[in-house]
Amino acid sequence: MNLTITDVRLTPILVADPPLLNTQGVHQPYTPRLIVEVVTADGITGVGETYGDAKYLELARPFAERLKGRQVSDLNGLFTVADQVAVDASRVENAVDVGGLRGVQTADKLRLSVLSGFEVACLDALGKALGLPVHALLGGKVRDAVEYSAYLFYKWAGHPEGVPAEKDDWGAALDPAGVVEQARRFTERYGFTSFKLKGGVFPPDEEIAAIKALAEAFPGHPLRLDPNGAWSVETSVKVARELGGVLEYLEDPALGTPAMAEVARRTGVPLATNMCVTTFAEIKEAFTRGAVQVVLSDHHYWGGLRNTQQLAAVCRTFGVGVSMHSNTHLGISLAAMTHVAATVPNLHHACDSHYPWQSEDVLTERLAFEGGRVAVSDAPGLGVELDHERLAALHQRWLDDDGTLRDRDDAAAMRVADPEWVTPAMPRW
Ligand code: GKR
Ligand code: MG
Repeated sequence: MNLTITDVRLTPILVADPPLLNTQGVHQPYTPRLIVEVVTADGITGVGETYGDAKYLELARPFAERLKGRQVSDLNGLFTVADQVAVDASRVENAVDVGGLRGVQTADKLRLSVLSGFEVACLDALGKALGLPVHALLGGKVRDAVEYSAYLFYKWAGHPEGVPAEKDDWGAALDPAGVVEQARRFTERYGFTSFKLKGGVFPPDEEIAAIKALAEAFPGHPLRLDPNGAWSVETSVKVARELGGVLEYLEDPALGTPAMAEVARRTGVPLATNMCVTTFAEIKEAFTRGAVQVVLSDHHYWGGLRNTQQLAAVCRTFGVGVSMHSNTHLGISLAAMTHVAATVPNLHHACDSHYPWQSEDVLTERLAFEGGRVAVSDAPGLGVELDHERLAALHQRWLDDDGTLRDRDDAAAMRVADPEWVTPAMPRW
């Protein structure tokens, strides 16, 4: 068996995304992703996926060059390669990613997000070479299926008039009734039993009303609200008091560890985050101050599947919960999330996934949610197969773009409908 990497292919794509609203603006009609293929001397190909904006591509190219000649089994070596790849300082100085939705941007985080795409591709190739599923390479699954929550968004019926976009059949959701209707569709289509609402879009009272409407429509089901840090401490405390009885947790009500610690001190509602704890370096302060009760991993910016397991171990040590949030992603990343989630013993909350919002994929067969769960594949590698024609078509869309969509910018997408729109200063309420 020859596990030497002989070729690495990087394919940036643009994938259709509905007009989902968040505190920064609205999702673009097409969003960038990067598909990674790692080929071994034996002709085995492993696939990975990560963010596809220009700053990730700039790093992925030299990273890919350095991988040739290395072994797909040398997963620790990926961190050495990451350290060797220079990050352009202008990409990270005072930068926040997608307006801050993924926390503060640092050179390390950028490197780790790129590394994760290669780590998943190497694990896929290694699994295929050994005839083992990725979860076995990670120590073995402790569950046969991974539970996901419905990820509800306030949403327009369609992208603004005249903007090239794919149509979707979800309809609009701009008030409590629309949110409940969207939740019903999620349960009918995918069997989800827990719900996360992306907030920070409307004044808090309207979002409180939406959660109360969900609680009435789905009594006893776990509910979360995530305004991406759009509220002040006072507002967060008020929302926590109003919704205390019905929320499983409140996700990033306020921005930053000190504000989250203050909210945690003044309320009994558990707080979750994918914004104030996004790196290992941020854990100590957040945990010692009791700022968060659940950390939501994004295996992309945490640096892959093995780092996600390490994060889970640290959380377990401190009695902090762990789960996963997501950004717009395709089936390769859902498969990767499912494999690692299957190995985490202390996973006590359903993970969330954007996948149902993606009508397009680069796989020959989409992953399925049944009863809100994704079955953990026992096939070699990730258990997914790349559809090269679809990949080429989505890459062609990226090639044809004049550059406006190649970097995700929710505020710019909002300005198409509302030319006066500027990214709101935080806290917004
Ligand atoms: O895609 O609008 C979005 C989300 O707000 C995403 O960017 C967040 O990173 O889903 C994420 C979250 O849980 O905060
Ligand atoms: Mg979040």
